Amino acid sequence: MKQEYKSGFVGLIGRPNVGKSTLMNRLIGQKIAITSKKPQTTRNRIQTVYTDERGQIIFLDTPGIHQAKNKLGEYMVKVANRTLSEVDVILWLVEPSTFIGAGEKEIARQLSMVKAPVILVINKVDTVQKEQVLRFVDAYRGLLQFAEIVPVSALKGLNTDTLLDILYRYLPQGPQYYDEDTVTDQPMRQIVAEMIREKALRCLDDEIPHGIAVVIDRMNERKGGGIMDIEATIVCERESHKGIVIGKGGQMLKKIGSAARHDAEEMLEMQVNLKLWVKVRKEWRDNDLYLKNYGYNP
Ligand code: GDP
Ligand code: K
Ligand code: MG
Repeated sequence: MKQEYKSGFVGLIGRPNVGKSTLMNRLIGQKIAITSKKPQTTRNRIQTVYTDERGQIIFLDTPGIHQAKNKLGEYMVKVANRTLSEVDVILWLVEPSTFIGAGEKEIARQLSMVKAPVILVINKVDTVQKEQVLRFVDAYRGLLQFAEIVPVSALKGLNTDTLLDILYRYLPQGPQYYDEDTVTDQPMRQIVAEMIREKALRCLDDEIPHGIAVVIDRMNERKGGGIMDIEATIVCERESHKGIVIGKGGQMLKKIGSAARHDAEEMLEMQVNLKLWVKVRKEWRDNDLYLKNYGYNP
């Protein structure tokens, strides 16, 4: 007998930096969501698709739930909360720790009002002793009625196949929403913009990256094919930041550009000619019009 085809939506939630984007990339086997050591790397909801013979899983990576400090922050929290009410299963990622802070308690409170089953994923178990993992499971157990508790390492791919097996158990019977080659609903331009933002996040010091947005001004494949011409602008909040993003003799901008070009060439499977510009838009994170222009649609 043929097994029933399953499909559905899985929301990834958790505090900034617990590894939501890393886990999603790992599960779908491709790098779509950008990751970095800095909190609040992910701003929009990113949807990716995993397909195998059992069915199709659509993952929604959300910006972490956090205290909003500006309109961009409020937007990010709203996106995360909206996701909770729309999914079939929730994956809540946490750090391997016995300390349960106010942030976790707040997430638990919000999740207690949601109908979907919640699977607690204790991520980064590669950083702790194997014997300790049970203690973390015990510490979290009382916090909420979990469907499952699964320790994984998104970075090393430990136990992530098991997590997929478990997800299929909780997904309903359903249609194939996307064709089997689809890995994301993100437009190419947006992925390229995110790649550039990721390199900026990784190359620059802490203070500046949170105030950065990236806009693709132009993206065209040359006639005859084989080369993609891309022009993009890095938007920052201050003149002084602009100087740092460009760097001495343009060194920093060159570094960001060549790293981003490398990733873009890999994804697009063609040569990329990338031109980067930098401009200043004061307070853009608190300006509705700029937020909209940079892709953060309220
Ligand atoms: P997000 O903010 O929840 O989306 O977190 P990211 O996916 O951007 O990851 C934040 C940081 O944690 C990055 O530096 C990742 O490389 C790191 N990270 C994610 N998963 C793991 C893991 O399983 N083990 C270890 N050691 N680091 C991880
Ligand atoms: K991050
Ligand atoms: Mg993320």
